[in-house]
Amino acid sequence: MRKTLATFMAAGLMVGGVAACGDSGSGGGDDKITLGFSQVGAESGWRTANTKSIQDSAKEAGITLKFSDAQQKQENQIKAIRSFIQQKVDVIAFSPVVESGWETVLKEAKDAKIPVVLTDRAIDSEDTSLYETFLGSDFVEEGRNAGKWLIEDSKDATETVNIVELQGTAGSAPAIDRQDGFAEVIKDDPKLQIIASQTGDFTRAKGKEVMQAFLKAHQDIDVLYAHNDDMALGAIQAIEEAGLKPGTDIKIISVDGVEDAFKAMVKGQINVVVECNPLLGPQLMDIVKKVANGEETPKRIVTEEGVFTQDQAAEALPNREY
Ligand code: GZL
Repeated sequence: MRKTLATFMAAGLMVGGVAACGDSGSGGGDDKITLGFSQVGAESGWRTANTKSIQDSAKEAGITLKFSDAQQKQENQIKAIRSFIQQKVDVIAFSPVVESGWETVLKEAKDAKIPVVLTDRAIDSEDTSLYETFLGSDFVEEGRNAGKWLIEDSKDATETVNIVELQGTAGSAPAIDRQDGFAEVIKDDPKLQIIASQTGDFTRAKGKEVMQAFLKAHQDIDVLYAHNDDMALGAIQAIEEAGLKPGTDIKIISVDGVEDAFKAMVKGQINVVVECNPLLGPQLMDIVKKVANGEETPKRIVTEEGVFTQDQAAEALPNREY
């Protein structure tokens, strides 16, 4: 259902304590698709790149975007989705900050006949009728790739390899799945032991704080597995402040592949980065157009991504898009 500009003026900005919201696009005339997008927050370099991709792609596609930043709070995402329903947007898309607790509000969207698209992170609901498509990475595979690198890198080790793990946001799909995928692979090698694992909430500040605690509690850390680059970059500060050499005294495995992580690899501070592609905007807008026009879309679309080791970083860095 398309809305006139007058409807949007009447609806005004979004309600419900949403931290940051606004429109982009040319104002929502009666023949344009209006997309309500609820974003997790602005917690990491990955998220910043993801937001830019969505906003730029909406403009490019001529889609009116109502964007809300939830500051990593599920209640803000639920409020934003309810606001989108009230405003009768054509499509709702969001990246669920955590996996559970979405059925009620998604049933409200379904009852209002507003199709929903999941991007980036998944929900754990069995009811797949609550969304049209989930577009995002395979986080379990990302965890497996991290584990496979460590199995190979440690194959000649004669002693136990002590691993500490910085988990992402508690309850989020990437944190749960990256932990599972890594554990699944390393369980086959008894030398590889996780001696501490705690959430750093995907931020640099928390990643540094938790790594400081790990360093206080353990004198013999060999490897850090960080669920995202921002926590790894925070941990690097803690490792250096402890008088140790990141990438040498403590090897670092990270996920995402933001520019600062590639720069850290060039400096020898991070040993391997498992890519997690945030540039979902173009694919999302294609899906939104199809869904708004009642066309079938695949229930699951997995994004393509690779693994970059330190020796590849310098060559890859100039071509990185985020
Ligand atoms: C993964 C995404 C995660 C990134 C983090 O797709 O949800 O959230 O790995 C970001 O950097 O905070």
